[in-house]
Parts: sequence; C-alpha cells; structure tokens
Amino acid sequence: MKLSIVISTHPTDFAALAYKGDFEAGLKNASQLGYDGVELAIRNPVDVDYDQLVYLLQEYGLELVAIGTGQAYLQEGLSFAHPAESVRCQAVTRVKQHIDLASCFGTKVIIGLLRGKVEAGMDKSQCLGWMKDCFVQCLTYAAKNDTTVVIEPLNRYETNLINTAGEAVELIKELSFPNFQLLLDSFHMNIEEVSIEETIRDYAAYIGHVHVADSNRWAPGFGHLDFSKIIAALEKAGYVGYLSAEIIPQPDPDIAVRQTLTCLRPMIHAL
Ligand code: LER
Ligand code: MN
Repeated sequence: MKLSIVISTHPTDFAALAYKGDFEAGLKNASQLGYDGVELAIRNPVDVDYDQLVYLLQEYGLELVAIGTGQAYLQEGLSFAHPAESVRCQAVTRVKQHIDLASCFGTKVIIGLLRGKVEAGMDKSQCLGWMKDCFVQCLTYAAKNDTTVVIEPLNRYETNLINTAGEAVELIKELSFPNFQLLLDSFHMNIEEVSIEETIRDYAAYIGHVHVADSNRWAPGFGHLDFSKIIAALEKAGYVGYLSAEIIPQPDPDIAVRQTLTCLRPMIHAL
C-alpha cells in the first residue's frame, strides 16, 4: 500500500482537505514529506491546465491516484439524484469531463457527494432510478475510456443514498460494469459499519480505493480508530492500492499532513 493526500486544485469550502489553498505548494509539501501520490479534488476539469498538471506531478514525483468530483455538488449542486433532468444531465456531462482527464493519467474517478440525495418530499425509488441511470451513462463512457469509477458510501449526515459498503456493493453487482468499484472511507465507515475490519474482509473483492481519516476526521492517530487493525485487514484483503488522507487540517495543515505519515508509514512497512 502507498500513501497519498487529497488536495484541491482550486479554493473550496470542503472542510476535510489538508491542502486547498496554493495548489503547487500543496504538491511540493506532500512530495517533500514523502507521499507517493496525490488525489485531486476537482470541481470542473475545464479549469485545470493539463500541461501544467503533468509538469507539476513529474516535478514533484507524485502519482495522480484518483480524481474526486464532490466539489461540483458542494459548490454547484450538480447531482445524479436531482429532480430536474437538466441538473442530472449537467452532472453526467461534468463527470464525463472528469473521466476524460482521469483517462489521460490512467487514474480513477470518485463518485461521492455527486450521486446526490433524496430531497424532502421526493420519492426514494425515483431518485434511486435517476441516480442509477446517471451511473450507467458515466460507467459506459468510462469503460470506453478504460477508466474505473469508484462509488463511495457516505455517512447518513451527508446523504441518504448509499451509506454502507453493503449498499454500494449491491449497486455494483446490479449495474454489473467491470470498471465499477468500491471506495472505503474510514471516517464514514466508523459511523455506518458494524465493524470496519469485517466490512473490509466481506467486500475485499470490490475495493478500488481507500480514504483515511480518524474518527473525528482529523489525521490518523488524532482520534480513536485503530489503524493497525484497519491496515492489517486491508493487507489481508489483498489491497495494494493507495490510502488517501482526506483530513481536516487540524491543529494546522502541515502537522495534520505529517501526522498521517508518522502514524501510517510504520504500520504499512511493518506488515
Ligand atoms: C468525499 O470523499 C467524502 O468523504 C465526503 O465526505 C465528502 O463530503
Ligand atoms: Mn471520502
């Protein structure tokens, strides 16, 4: 397993990002501290300078491990479950742009918040149907572009559509695309799963990406999750991908980013 940090390419209000101000400074610090890769939170790929991104990743020796799409939901309200067809359409179009960018780097696209939620007064099965239809459109496009999409179960305070790994795996099985996998986030799992380690064991075959944050969404070791058990379970599950730190920058960004490495590196190397 390798370590990455989630960085936003542009300023954002999303709390659980250690680096979200100066993009290049974030990459530089991550590289100097010893991260292997970065996950980028990108609201709109059109705003990303592709050549500059290629240059910076190479300059700082970082792999692009995944592209997150949630900023388009948080800042623009784009959603797969929105009652307005035009909004769902915009959400699909945007994700296709994320897929285009991801395919240039051979990396994955994350659908977390962008799948949306059942808004007050809406019918859950109708929203689920809309959401599935958007997933199928994006997965079909991603398959043509050799790109994997990962679905991230989120805790109940952020969505009411797909809170657990079991629900996500049900969707993965139902839609039956070989390029559709599961993203596990330790912060959300701590709220929703009966057992983090057993969930990892039960859904081992589907895990395509992992987010790490402690119980309070601070850096690993600053809360009460047992990361030695979580990493041992991932190792046993045969997971060889990235642990991507999606953490609140407390007590300050650099301490949080360093703490993730200090806590997790010895556990990974010890196994
Ligand atoms: C995104 O990866 C995530 O974990 C969500 O909580 C976004 O709010
Ligand atoms: Mn996450």
